[in-house]
Amino acid sequence: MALWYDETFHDHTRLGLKVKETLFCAQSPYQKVEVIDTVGFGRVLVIDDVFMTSEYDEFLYHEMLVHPALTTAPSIERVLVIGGGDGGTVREVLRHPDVRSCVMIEIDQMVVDAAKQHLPGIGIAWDDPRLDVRFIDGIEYVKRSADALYDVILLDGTDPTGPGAALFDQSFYAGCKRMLSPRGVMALQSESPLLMMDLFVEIQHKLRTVFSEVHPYLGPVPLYGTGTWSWTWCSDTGEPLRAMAERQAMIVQGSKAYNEDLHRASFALPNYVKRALKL
Ligand code: SPD
Repeated sequence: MALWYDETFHDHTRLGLKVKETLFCAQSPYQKVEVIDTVGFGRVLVIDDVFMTSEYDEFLYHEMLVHPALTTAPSIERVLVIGGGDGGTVREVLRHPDVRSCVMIEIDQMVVDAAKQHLPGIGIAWDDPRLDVRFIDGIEYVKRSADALYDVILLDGTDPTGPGAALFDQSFYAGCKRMLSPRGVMALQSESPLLMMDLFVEIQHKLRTVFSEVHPYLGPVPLYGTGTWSWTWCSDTGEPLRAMAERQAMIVQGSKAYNEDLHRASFALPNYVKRALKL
């Protein structure tokens, strides 16, 4: 009989993946970490029973988290990634030759170890000399770090449950802003407006109390509930549509999803989102 792995979104909706085999399953001090091999989505990282990323569609998520910020920030020399233990986000960051250092703060070493062993196609930049991976709590790191350390900050956390929940607090966003250079840009995954409208709106409101410019953008990620996902571009200056053509030209050829048209189009919001945000 076929084995299926379901993620339950509500008590009435689930997404099921047909499983070939379980490659890794262990409890870390923070969460349950699994890697399963599936028929339709290839290998999938699962944390606390929630699908995190898959070989099949990870590029849709990671390219869109990274490149809108890295093509618009005035400087991208110093980049901070919080979360992102599968390695997909730092892989995309390090494709930009102007990035001189990328610090990745991940609370759970087990996620990185499992990804290195079982998802080697996603994290292909672990050996890049510009990358500095530290296994510490992102909340503590932000509390203790000096001001204006980074040009770009990317938040690549889980949903707001478990150890990743505090990454959605207003005080955490304010701490991140303090660590950004004055014209720096932060981008974060901001959940699905279709599946979790209340949460999506709450995140936007919190960000608006911290940053002058807060712009959500949307794209498809079939692995996540409803397939409609959002990220948010934040800064105190600048505009998310003013991308630098030279930086885009450098990465578009090697991207599976990101290009100049998609960058612009992803910031066009459907009416149900505009109305929810009173735009
Ligand atoms: N509902 C799952 C949301 C997961 C967002 N983060 C994924 C991490 C991929 N690097």
